[in-house]
Amino acid sequence: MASAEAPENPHASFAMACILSLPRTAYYFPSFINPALESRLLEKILSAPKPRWTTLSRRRLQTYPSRLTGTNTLIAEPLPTWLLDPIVARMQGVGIWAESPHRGPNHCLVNVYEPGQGIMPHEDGAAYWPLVATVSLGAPIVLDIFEKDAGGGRGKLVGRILQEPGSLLVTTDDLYKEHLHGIAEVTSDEDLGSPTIANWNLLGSPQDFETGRYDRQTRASLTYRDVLKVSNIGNSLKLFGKR
Ligand SMILES: O=C(O)CCC(=O)C(=O)O
Repeated sequence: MASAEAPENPHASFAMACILSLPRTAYYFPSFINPALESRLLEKILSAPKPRWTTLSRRRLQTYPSRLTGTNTLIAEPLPTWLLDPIVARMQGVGIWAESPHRGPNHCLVNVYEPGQGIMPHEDGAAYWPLVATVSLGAPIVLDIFEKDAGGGRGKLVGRILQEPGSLLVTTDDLYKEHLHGIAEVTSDEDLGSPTIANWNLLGSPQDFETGRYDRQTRASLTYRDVLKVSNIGNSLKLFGKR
């Protein structure tokens, strides 16, 4: 009988997932998680109590395990099990965190976008090891990649990555350090096809986009990162409090 869960490490090769038409390096894995796990994660996220949320003007956000301090330091605390299991082991199985300082992610931002919402072009900065692993939930969305202009602001659009629900996108190296990424604040994504979408040949279900467009629906992302500076002060305080 077929299992409800996707098999462990369904992707034979990291190299096969490389988006070759972009400045290296980004990797796209369709169906990284199956629809049953995707629904469970969405339910968990959307039912989170109000204090868990940061409401920004153009998206909602949850931060796990906690926000970084003013010196870009993470107070050591494990990610919750529902964010770790089975996703992180599956990522590690593909080798995604093999070279990161902590050999795995220690931080996860959960973004929720309604139709018309997005995120301005930005870079993720020096607090993290230069790799972001993004699991998409609920609906597709297009991520735009821009060159930086001379002042470090938004330059030329160099590619568009279509992220299907259940997929994993890994951006690293050049794409992380030398480019900006953003999501347009639109209610539909248009002009979708092989010439305009950098990962078209890697999509799991390109037929879903054969009309060349779709209307946006609620989409969530789990963005996993490895914070470079970690402080154990939280654990010391806990021990101190117990005395
Ligand atoms: O939601 C996404 O896929 C992108 C999020 C993002 O750019 C970020 O968290 O820095």
